[in-house]
Formats: sequence, structure tokens, C-alpha cells
Amino acid sequence: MSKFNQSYVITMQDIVREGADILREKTQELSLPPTEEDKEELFCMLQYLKNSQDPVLAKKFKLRPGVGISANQIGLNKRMFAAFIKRENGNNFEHILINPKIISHSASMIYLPDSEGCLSIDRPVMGYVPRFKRITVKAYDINGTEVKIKLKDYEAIVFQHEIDHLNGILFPDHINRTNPFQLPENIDISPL
Ligand code: UDB
Ligand code: ZN
Repeated sequence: MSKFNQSYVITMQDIVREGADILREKTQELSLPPTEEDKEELFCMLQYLKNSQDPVLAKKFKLRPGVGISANQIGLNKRMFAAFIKRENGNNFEHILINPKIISHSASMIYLPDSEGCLSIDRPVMGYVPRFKRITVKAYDINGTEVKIKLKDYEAIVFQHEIDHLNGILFPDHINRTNPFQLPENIDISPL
């Protein structure tokens, strides 16, 4: 069993940083259904995101407010991630996904005008990261049931960022080397 069980609290010390090999490797698919260990790790990851967006707990545990976390960011070579976006209306965006795959996407793209960040990257990185505006993802939920999820805009960016992690890709890889604010040509792309 890994240390990431239901009662373990993930802190910044558990987050693997840029330079570690595991962030550059393609993660291993899980066999289905997920084991109790897989599930506990996923709940632990989701709890990190919830804690980090709770001002009291974030301060207590010194957490960076996160919206997504992939398994290799806590050192686990597994194709799974958690996403959580707290909403004012209580209609929170919450997903735990296993073996996710983008099965279709829009031609049009978007980017965050203030660039992206990453829990695994401590330095500021400027530049535009082109992402698909809409995606459809096929994956398995915590029960091992197949799910198809359609996303757009910010939620689509979060999923693409996490699926990139599972493929060993970090957001700076997408930024134009010669001019970080250069956008791809002949593509419909707009700021989010
Ligand atoms: C993040 N957080 O979690 F809209 F409560 C970023 C970090 C790197 C700045 C911590 C973030 O965008 N926080 C946020 C946004 C809100 C409301 C809120 C908190 N990630 C996740 C990550 O690194 N996963 O691997 C980076 C995001 C950049 C674009 C998508 C994911
Ligand atoms: Zn990241």
C-alpha cells in the first residue's frame, strides 16, 4: 500500500517538481476495476484539491490552491487524475478519472491570457498555451464504469493540462520558443 490513504493529507512536500523523471514518462494504464489502493490514492488527490481551495485548510497546511492533480505529480506511475473547481452556487466541478483519453476535439482553440501555472513548477513561466476549446474525453470513473465527458473553455483546459501530465508533457512545452506570445497561424484561437 502507498502512503496516500484516506486519512493521509497531501501537502506541497508530496508534490513532485519539474526535473523529476516521472513527470516526463508516459504513465501506465490501470487495470479495471481500480483496486482499493488506486481508489484511496484518488480520494486523497481529490481531497488535496478541496483542502487547497478551503482558505482555512490551505493556510494551515500551506497548500497552493489547485484545480487539478495527476498521479505522477505525487510520484505514482498511474494513468489517473482528479479535478475540482469550487463554484459560488455550490455546483462544484468534480471529477476523478482513470485511463482518460481525448476522443474528439474542436478545431478552434483557446488560451489563458495570463498563461498557465503548474503545481510541479515553482518558477514563473510566461507565454500562451494553445488548448482545444472543446474536447470529448472517454475514461473510467472510480467504479470502473466507462464515462464520456464533454467539456469546454476553462474545464477543457484543466483536463488537457492533466492529460498532458499523464503523457509526460508540461505546459511550457507548448509555448513558442522564439516568441512566447506567438499564436499558431491559420487557426481560430481566442483568449479565454
Ligand atoms: C493549478 N491553480 O492548480 F480558477 F480556486 C493552478 C496552480 C498551478 C496555480 C496551483 C489554479 O489555476 N487555481 C485556481 C484557479 C481558479 C480557482 C481556484 C484556484 N493547476 C493545476 C496543475 O498544475 N495540475 O497539474 C494549473 C492549472 C493551469 C491551467 C489548468 C491547470
Ligand atoms: Zn500541472
